[in-house]
Amino acid sequence: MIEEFKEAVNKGLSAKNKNLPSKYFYDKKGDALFVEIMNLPEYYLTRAEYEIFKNQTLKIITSLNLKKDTYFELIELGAGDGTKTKELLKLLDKEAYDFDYFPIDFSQNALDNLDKTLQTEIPSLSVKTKQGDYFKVLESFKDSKHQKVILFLGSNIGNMTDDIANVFLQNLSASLALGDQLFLGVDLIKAKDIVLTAYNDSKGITAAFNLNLLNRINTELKGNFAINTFKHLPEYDEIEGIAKSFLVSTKDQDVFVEALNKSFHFYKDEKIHLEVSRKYNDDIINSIIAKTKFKISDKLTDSNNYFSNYILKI
Ligand code: AVJ
Repeated sequence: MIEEFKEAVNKGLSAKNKNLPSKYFYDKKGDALFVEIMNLPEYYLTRAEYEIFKNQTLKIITSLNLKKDTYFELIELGAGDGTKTKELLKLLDKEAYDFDYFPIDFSQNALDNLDKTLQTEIPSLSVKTKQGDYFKVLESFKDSKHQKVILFLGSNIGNMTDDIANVFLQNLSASLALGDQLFLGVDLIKAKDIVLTAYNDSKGITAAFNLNLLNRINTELKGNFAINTFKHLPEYDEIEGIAKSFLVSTKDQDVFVEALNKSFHFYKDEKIHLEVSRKYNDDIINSIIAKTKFKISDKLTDSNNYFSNYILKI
């Protein structure tokens, strides 16, 4: 893991257009900052998707065409704290649907906490946590002949470029069978001011979230980034529907990273690209599933038209 991080930092900071992958945001501090982000008034995504789970729970069940007498496996990729999913789980449990819930996450800590809260809040629910990489864990379902519903929420797919999302969905659909479904949560293309505010909150939590990656380089790779000489800069292309986050060097400077035994030069105003947060519409969803076995079968949207959950069927 540390070797992989080292490699990524070396490659990203040596590139002509400097970049650092957003997947490295999520250390302990980064996880905590992301929880704070989800609670920010400006970060509408979490509340919009929660509203769908809270107000359209029955509609989720009917559009997934779930039947009480047919066992299914409900598998969640990157389950986190499960706040939204709980609304669905409670109703499925109350109505005595026959299923097991498999939350998958990288973080064993997140899974342990989720397992504990579910045991107290929905004691009769069958929870089978699985720690690890999505595809490795999905491999372990290969021999199961049961109907599967995969949840991939929170517009997490938005961190992938469309090409990568397409390959991801090809791999996912290849590991599924006829009748299986993907319940995919995505942020929708919308006005610039709303999106930019969500990624540039007034308390500076999102800025701290991005800058934390430089902190990680300092502590884990013995770097000497002067954190206060970099500024958080979000951009949003309204036509394309793509938000990007950058850190900008406020001065001409060199940064030494001891683990790489290497210096990196930053010009004044030079940018490091950290994150892509793609926003979607039907056309973009259709284009990322074009080379997969998935077809759009239904879609649920919140009352503000900010966020959609697509039901993709094989
Ligand atoms: C967790 C990838 C959905 O891109 O909106 C939040 C991460 N970055 N604020 C997003 C994030 C800055 C988030 N996702």
